[in-house]
Amino acid sequence: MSSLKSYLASHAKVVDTALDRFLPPATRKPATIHKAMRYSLFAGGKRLRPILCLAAAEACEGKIEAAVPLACAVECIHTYSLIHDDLPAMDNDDYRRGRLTNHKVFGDGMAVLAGDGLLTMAFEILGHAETWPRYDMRALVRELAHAAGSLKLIAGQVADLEGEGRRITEAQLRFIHECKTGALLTTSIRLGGMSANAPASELKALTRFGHALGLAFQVIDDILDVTQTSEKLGKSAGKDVAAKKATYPAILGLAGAKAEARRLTAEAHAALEVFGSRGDRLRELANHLLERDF
Ligand code: GRG
Repeated sequence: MSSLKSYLASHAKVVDTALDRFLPPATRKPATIHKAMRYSLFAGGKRLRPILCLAAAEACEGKIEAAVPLACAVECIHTYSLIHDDLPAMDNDDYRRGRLTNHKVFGDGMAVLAGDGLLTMAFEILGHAETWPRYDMRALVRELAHAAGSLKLIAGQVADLEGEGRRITEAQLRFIHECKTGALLTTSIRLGGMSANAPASELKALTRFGHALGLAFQVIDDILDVTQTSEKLGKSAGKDVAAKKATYPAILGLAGAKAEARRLTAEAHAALEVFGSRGDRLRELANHLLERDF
């Protein structure tokens, strides 16, 4: 097995090359919108979701080429959600991925449209995916639309907006994160399995892995918000505390939140039992997310 560092770099490059091919060039009319879409898409995101998608395909003995359109579609939706989340009407942030947010450069209206463009582009890219009788195009479209829709990603954002300034319980916080972070992350992993024609038992295991990993990822994100600098994170640190948002460190304390992240990572590992050594890369990625510092 190659080192994790070279795995992350080579797989991120595969995704970047494909995204560049799928997206209209920045000069294509109307050029402003394509510049704005590319500005955020190629701003140096970690590409965690697409890499997890490719790694899940490999764990199911699939070819990464078949997973690439699915990985790119997920990254477009993720980037759209960040652009819209940063808008003044939402989280009102000036920095993302280490540079000015989309609306700070292109204006609010164009940032709304850049998000809309990426969300729509995700489904156009999805249309390029190879399918199997077990996972036809209808199954792929439903999978992605459900994770991005008003029952998951948008539901999480609604609960987050409505919870601002209010005391919320750990169960409510878990709901927000399962929808806002966990659903798209789980779908990235499931789509990887689907691209490899995974049997139901493996898809079920990937789903359990995704749920535990998605929550662990968010607990760690909450921890980093209070322990790291804005420079390190490439976005404004300390925002959760400033906005009096409920977070895992606020509810469980820092040590409690760290213990919870470790517990969820162990749960993610346990879900991979069915894969034997084929799951090693996914296990390694889960550990990497636990230990990350940005
Ligand atoms: C606007 C419908 C809508 C939803 C917005 C994405 C989101 C929901 C809010 C952003 C704030 C937040 C805490 C999201 C949780 C997911 C998360 C931690 C995103 C950051 O993901 P990374 O760290 O970012 O993978 P990069 O930039 O590396 O891709």
